[in-house]
Amino acid sequence: MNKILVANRGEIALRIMRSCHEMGIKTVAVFSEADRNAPFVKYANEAVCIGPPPSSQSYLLGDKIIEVAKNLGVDGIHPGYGFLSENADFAAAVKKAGIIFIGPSPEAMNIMGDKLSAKAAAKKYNIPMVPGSDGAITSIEEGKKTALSTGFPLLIKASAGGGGKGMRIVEHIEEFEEQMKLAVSEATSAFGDGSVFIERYVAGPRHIEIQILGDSHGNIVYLFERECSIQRRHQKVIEEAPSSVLTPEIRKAMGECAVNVGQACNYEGAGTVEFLLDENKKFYFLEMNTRLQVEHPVTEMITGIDLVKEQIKIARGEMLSFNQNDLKINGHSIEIRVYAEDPTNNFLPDIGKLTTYKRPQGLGIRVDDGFEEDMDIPIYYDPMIAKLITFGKNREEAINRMIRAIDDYHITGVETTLSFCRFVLKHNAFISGNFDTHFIKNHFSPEMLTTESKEEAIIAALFGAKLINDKKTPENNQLLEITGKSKWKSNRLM
Ligand code: MV4
Repeated sequence: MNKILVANRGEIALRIMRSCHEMGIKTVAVFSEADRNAPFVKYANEAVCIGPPPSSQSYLLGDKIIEVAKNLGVDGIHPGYGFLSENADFAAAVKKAGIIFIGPSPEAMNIMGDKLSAKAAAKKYNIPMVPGSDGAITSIEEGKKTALSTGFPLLIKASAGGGGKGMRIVEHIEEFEEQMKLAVSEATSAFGDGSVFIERYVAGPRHIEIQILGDSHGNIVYLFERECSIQRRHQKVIEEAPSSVLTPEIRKAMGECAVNVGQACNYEGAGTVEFLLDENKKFYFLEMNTRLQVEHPVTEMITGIDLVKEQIKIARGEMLSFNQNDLKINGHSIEIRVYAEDPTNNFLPDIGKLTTYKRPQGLGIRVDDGFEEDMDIPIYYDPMIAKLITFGKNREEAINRMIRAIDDYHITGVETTLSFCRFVLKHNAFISGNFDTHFIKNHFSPEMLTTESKEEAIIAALFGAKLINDKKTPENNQLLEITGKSKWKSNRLM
């Protein structure tokens, strides 16, 4: 492979191109008018504007992207995550154009894209799954029967959904009919497929996913787990590897299940198998994501494996150069997603200009981003500014390094989720490792962040009062120095 087109934007486009560069492969960026000055466009060897800012007129135009690839003699297309990455028709069209799609086969994408066919495929391998309906529920009557035998609370899920989309909780049989009708009509309008199924509701679960890699020779390995339980409205906020609750035995059992899920669809490339882990540490297969995930860096940090390079080598037809026994967990890694959102105002996107943008640096810190100082955050896409990743010899070091990295990250011009992430990292429930997917709902309210700044304000005011007593003026340098310190001290008080 000599030239790869990256059908994506932002941090992931840049991250993919870096691996290409290391492998001596030329890169092509396709970009929308909103991204003309983005770092990924400058980094690419060639770049082509494919349309106006809305994704529907640019990053989602599969045929146009394939056309650009053909014109520039591209031999591989990497879709990144989001956009066209899980679109089996796009993968098939790329293949048909004589270009390698860097990802799984369209067949594997189709099987796993539909939750019911994914579960049916997994069932052949005896993968543990949440009790519920065996296939789609086609009538209210059948649904009620299954609901009563499953027990309450239960979930009605859309087969074409995933990632929490199209899920409805049902507490009592009396609500079932109404909820099912709503679920079917929502699924029909959102996905064009009204198929729904039932699962018992697992209360207080942890969300743990296993990274797998499969080559085109039938070899599949697992690269351990990522703990993704800290989520807000199905949006992951903090991810880490390894999980602090898995024993070596559960890790091995989950890993082997994940490999089997991969085998069930002849998986090729990098994929992620999602599980729920209940309070009794029983795990259940939920779904599989057939793409490189946002949080893949934590796996790279603890395994030393560049997942994008592996994806490219697999797409070239190479055999995996390691087997399961070669893979070991080394140290601990945490990732936080830095969003241009205001955590004190219901995480409302706060787009604008990054008037200050200074990244943290030093041992064990990785920043995957797609912005530079003075750039505008476009309103058209996901408001993620960066992924901040730390690595340490153990969890404690990774956490402390992350808090330090957050303190060293200077962003002005937009509100960000940095303060919120700092709050989570300093929370006892997080530090203890004893938390589930309800962490944010159970432990966070916006006042907790404003209290922090209020506390700072009070301390600053006290220093100010002391200075007035001491007859110092605001023009005095000492004032600046002392208020600077007061901020530092207030952080330490937390
Ligand atoms: C569940 C569940 C409880 N019981 N399924 C949400 C994302 C999608 N992948 C599946 N999800 C869930 N499925 C059963 N049978 C709870 C969730 C869930 C959740 C899962 C992982 C992380 C955060 C979550 C937040 C709410 C609900």
